[in-house]
Amino acid sequence: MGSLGAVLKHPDDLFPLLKLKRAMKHAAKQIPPEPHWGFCYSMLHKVSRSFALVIQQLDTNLRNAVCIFYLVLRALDTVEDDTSIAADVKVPILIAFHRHIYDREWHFACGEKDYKVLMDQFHHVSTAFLELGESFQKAIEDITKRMGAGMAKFILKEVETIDDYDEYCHYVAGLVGLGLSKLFHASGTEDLLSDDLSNSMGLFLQKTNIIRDYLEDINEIPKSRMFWPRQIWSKYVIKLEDLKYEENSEKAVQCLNDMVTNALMHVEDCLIYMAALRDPAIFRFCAIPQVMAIGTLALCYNNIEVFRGVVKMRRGLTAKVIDQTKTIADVYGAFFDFSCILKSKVDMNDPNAEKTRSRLNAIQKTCRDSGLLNQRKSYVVKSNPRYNTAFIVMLIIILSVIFAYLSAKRTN
Ligand code: D61
Ligand code: MG
Repeated sequence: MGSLGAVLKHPDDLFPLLKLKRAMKHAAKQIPPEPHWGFCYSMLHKVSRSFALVIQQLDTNLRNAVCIFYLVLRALDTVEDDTSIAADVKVPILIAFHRHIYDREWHFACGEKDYKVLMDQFHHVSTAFLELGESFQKAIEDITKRMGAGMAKFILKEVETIDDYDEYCHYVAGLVGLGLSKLFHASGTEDLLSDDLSNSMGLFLQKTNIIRDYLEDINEIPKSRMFWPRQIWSKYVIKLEDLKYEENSEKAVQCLNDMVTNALMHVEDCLIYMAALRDPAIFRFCAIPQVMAIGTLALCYNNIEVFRGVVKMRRGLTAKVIDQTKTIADVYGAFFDFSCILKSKVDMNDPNAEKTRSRLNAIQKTCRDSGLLNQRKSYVVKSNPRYNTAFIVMLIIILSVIFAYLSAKRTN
């Protein structure tokens, strides 16, 4: 759907969308003058618009550390993701990556498009890294070392069991959570949150990505990538790729719902983690991706389109989440609302219906028990009537201007 069509269908998306556009323009203008920092921030905008926007709100010192942390790991991930590099070349690079970040001369060409530029000009990232405070450097080095070793392990091994799945997600995303908690603590505004809770923050985001990206990963050229654990999909099909064929639609959706139910396990930890944050900017930085994740799961659940193409939240809803995620009350509200949507999609005949429903009830109970649910603005389920009225008023003004213009033209 074109953007005008989307806005007409969801008029209350309009203001958040305009606000988001403005915020993105503003963020893009705030590129530092030093060439290495300039490179890092413009790269961040290119490879991750969404993270760039939330990172932008952090305090300068922490922001620089998080930006470099992101780019170092994105570069490491570019090596991991490049399916054209042979395993015997890739594995040693992944394992030694944490040493390369101290070496301004090091570089390794791989990846495509913006990722290729990041790899080719990696010296800018190293230069910026070497300017960070020592506690930030040590935290980034430690996580890079552990993530590289974990990725190397899974280059040589498939994700078979649910334990393997949790272990892989720990390496590529849970560790980001551990590292961020360290950086938040080092910046002085937060307590050091537990490794378990930090890990869950990453697992919830990564599992959502893995679920949503099924088709993209299975169709990867020259070699497909498989992250869905055999222990789950083998209950439904013989080979993971069978899920994409139309004749297996029913099994595919059941398997998908099983995967979503598995991801929902982490939600309660994530809510505890977010409730423990004190700094409003750090809070938003953490909460926005989490709300997007539960929104994405609500969209993917019971949705055959996951096996046909890209399933993404509409831009307007993303803008709304960014605009309306400010406090823990907003987060409880959003998780409650998306759990409602999920619940309404659970089919009685789904083999995991009971399990899914009980997870959703537990999430909703946590949100209710916070005592903060009625403090929130109406969120995703109900639309905000203030925006609707404003939209109609604006539409009338625009139409009147066009009408006045056309009649003036006719009289001339
Ligand atoms: C609070 C706030 C943000 C958090 C968090 C807690 C805990 C964990 C994370 C962010 C990381 C979540 C990663 C989810 C997205 N997955 C990926 O990007 C996959 O690559 C994983 C390895 C590289 C991780 C790079 C990264 C990501 C987010 C960060 C960060 C570093 C540093 C600071 C802040 C956020 C995925 O990428 C390809 C794709 O999704 O298309 C993959 O290869 O599987
Ligand atoms: Mg990867």
